[in-house]
Amino acid sequence: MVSGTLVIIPTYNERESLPRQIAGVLSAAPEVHLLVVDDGSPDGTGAWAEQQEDPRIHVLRRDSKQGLGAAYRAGFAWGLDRGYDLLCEMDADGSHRAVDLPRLLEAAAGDDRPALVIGSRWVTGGSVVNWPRHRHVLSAGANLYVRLALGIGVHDATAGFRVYRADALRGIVLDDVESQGYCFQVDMVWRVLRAGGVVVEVPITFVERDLGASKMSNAIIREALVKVTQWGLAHRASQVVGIVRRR
Ligand SMILES: Nc1nc2c(ncn2[C@@H]2O[C@H](COP(=O)(O)OP(=O)(O)O)[C@@H](O)[C@H]2O)c(=O)[nH]1
Ligand SMILES: [Mg+2]
Repeated sequence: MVSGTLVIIPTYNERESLPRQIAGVLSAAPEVHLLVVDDGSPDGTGAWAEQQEDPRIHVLRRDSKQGLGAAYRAGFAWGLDRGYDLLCEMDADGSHRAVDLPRLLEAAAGDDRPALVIGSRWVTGGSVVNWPRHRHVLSAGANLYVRLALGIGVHDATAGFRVYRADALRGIVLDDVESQGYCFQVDMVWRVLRAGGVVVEVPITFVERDLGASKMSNAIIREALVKVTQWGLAHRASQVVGIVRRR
């Protein structure tokens, strides 16, 4: 059994970005371990990661692209099996700055023992650099919709720069989390909150990638919209049932 921190980096065709991101993380937080979860990237990302001799770098290679949710489920299971205390999510493309990681880890170790710390773009002090206008509108709009539909106070529920406490993840049946794409992030926030976990948001500066290409797609947006709407309606329906029963 090991204790400590595992930073999970999902990759699909990130051969150009990944070396820089790994070097940044290990320089900002030399005590962490890294797990690259590669979905058979045709550009050789997984093969490159496996060639690294640093014992802090681990690799989980999967045959085909199965979406961000599936990659994180596999990464969490790998990390929980090996006894890490904190499990982080981080993108490969440099959007999540390694220099912000120590502040997230500090917040995770805070007195209120948050289940989840989110590196947030949409709280005071948070920002986004180099995003085209349509990405701004999409992210801000999606987060507003999530807050209203689910009635939660989290400002950046779609964010992918996070730290989970292992015990909080153990309280969630990961195999039940069906969300495939980026909707996985909202799904996990919603599950943590419903389990009574504390969620803390730490402001970060998100920098749009300068290498490689985004994997965001219309299918990913559609999945999130449909699922969040379903969860919101189910939640409201259960509230109404609760009110009627109390009468
Ligand atoms: N393993 C795996 N990683 C993925 C998949 N889709 C996206 N990623 C990774 O998730 C991170 C965020 O994706 P990105 O395309 O940058 O999304 P964006 O920042 O919203 O445009 C990057 O490290 C991607 O390589 C997938 O299907 N499988
Ligand atoms: Mg990105």
